[in-house]
Amino acid sequence: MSSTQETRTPWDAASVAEELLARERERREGGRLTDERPGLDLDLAYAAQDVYLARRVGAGKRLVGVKLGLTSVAKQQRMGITAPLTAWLTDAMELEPEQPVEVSSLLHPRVEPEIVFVMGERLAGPGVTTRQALAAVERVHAGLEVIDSRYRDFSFALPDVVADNASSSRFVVSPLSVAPDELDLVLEGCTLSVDGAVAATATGAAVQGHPAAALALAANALAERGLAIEAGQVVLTGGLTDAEHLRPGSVVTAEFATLGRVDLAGV
Ligand code: OOG
Ligand code: MG
Repeated sequence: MSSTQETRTPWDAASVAEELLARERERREGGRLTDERPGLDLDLAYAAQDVYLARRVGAGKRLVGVKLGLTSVAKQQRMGITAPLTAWLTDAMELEPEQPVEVSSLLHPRVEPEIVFVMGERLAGPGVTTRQALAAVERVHAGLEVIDSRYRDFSFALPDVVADNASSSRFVVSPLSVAPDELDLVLEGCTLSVDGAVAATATGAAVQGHPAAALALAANALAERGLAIEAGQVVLTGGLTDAEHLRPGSVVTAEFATLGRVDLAGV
C-alpha cells in the first residue's frame, strides 16, 4: 500500500462515520454511501464502525457489548444481504424494562426479537466452535432490538450497513434469565406481536441454526480485527424474525417459550 493510501484510508473511515453520526443526530436519512464512495469496502466500513464507537466513547458512552446482524434467513431476505455482520452496543442504547421509546426522536424505528447472551467468560477467536461459545455464556435473556437505519427505506449494501453500526438504535433485555443448559436454544419458540396480533414466529434455530453459532461467528469475525468479546458483555445474536414498525401508541411484544416476555411501547 502506498503512503498516500495509508493516509487517505483513516480519513475516509472518519468521514463516513461523521456523516452517519450527523444523520443520526439530525434525524436525517440519506442515500447509500457506497453510491458516492465506490472505495467503501468492508474493511473501510468496519474502520468507520470503530470510529463511530470511538466518537461515542469520547462522548462519555460505555461499550457494553456486541450485536450481530443478518443472522437469520428472515432478516437476510428482507435486507437482500446474505452475510452476517457485527456491530457495537453502548450503554446509551439500553432501555430499562418497560421504558417506552419516543418514536419522533428516531427516523423510522423497527423492532425485532433477539436471543441475548450475557458472557461469563472472555471469548476470542479464531476457531471458536458453537460448543465453546455456549460454554462462555453465563445467562440467556429475551430481548427486543430497535433498529433505525440512517439510510432511506433501510436500503443499503453490506458496507453501508456495517459503517452504520448495523442500524443500531436501542435495545431492551428482559430481567428474567436462565442458564444456557436450562433451555434448548434451537427449539426455543418465539412470537413477535404488534398490539397483541402475532406478526411473525420463529425458533432459535432461525439464528444460524443455533444462537451460539452466531456467537462463535462474532468471536471469529472480531478476531480478524484483533478484537474479542469480553466477560460481562451483552451479545444480541440477531433478529429471529423480520422487524416490525414501532408506532406511537402501539406495543411490540416478543414472547419466548422459556425466556418469557418483553414489551416495547412506542409513544
Ligand atoms: C441491519 C441490522 C440487522 C439484525 O438483528 O439482523 C440486525 C438492519 O436490518 O437494518 O440488527
Ligand atoms: Mg438486531
